[in-house]
Amino acid sequence: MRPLRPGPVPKHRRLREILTAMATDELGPGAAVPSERVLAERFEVSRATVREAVGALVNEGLLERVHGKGTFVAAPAAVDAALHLASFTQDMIRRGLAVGTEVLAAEVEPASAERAQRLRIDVDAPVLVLWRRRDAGGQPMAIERGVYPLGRLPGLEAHDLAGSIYDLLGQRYDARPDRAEQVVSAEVADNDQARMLAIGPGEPLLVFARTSFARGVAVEDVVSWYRADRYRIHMGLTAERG
Ligand code: 16G
Repeated sequence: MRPLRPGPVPKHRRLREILTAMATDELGPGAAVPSERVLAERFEVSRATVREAVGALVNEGLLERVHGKGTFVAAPAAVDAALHLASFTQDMIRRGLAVGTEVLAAEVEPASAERAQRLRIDVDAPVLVLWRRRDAGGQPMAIERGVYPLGRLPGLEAHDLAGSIYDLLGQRYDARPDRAEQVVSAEVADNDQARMLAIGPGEPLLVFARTSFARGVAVEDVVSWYRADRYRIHMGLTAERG
């Protein structure tokens, strides 16, 4: 690698181009980027120049900082081609990312009034409350808290909950969700969420609150907190007529 000599284009801009080529051609998604010190020495620039170039690429989404670990080449931000009802497993497989799931907690509880109303069940009817961390491409992507009505899905709590819940609902209960109502909002990660998602506290999350139905019957009331640096949704929009 040649050192960067003074020239008309600022050094941080040229370094940015070099790092972009390095990340895409040599390193690839998930690879560690050399440290600030190493890059400064290699290109004979100041660490402030390196920080500026790396910071710009983090903002662009090409690189990502992993709290306490360093800087890595980011997996391409997931872009949903359309608004359709997909499971996490389907969604990530379509993007070529390996899916990992950690079950954080699974408890049978009586339904609160609010959950009962959303699921159209009686207050205090048993529900399974399932907390999972979802990984994509070996890195945390989302935390999900799903609430499932056990009156409609008897014995759900006894199944292996580390796979696709939609596959399980389809295969065991003939109740794969075919329609959902979903509201999207934004939050910042609190300390626990940040730790679980390997991001810094205060970083942005996309929050999806969904009630899912199978042939008109509610089978899931779920909140998903996705890392906003890793997940995006594409919406194709058409003008209203008239
Ligand atoms: C997605 C859904 C979530 C659903 C899960 C099922 C969004 C925003 N959320 O993460 O509501 O519970 O998929 O995935 O798309 P699974 O079948 O892989 O367990």
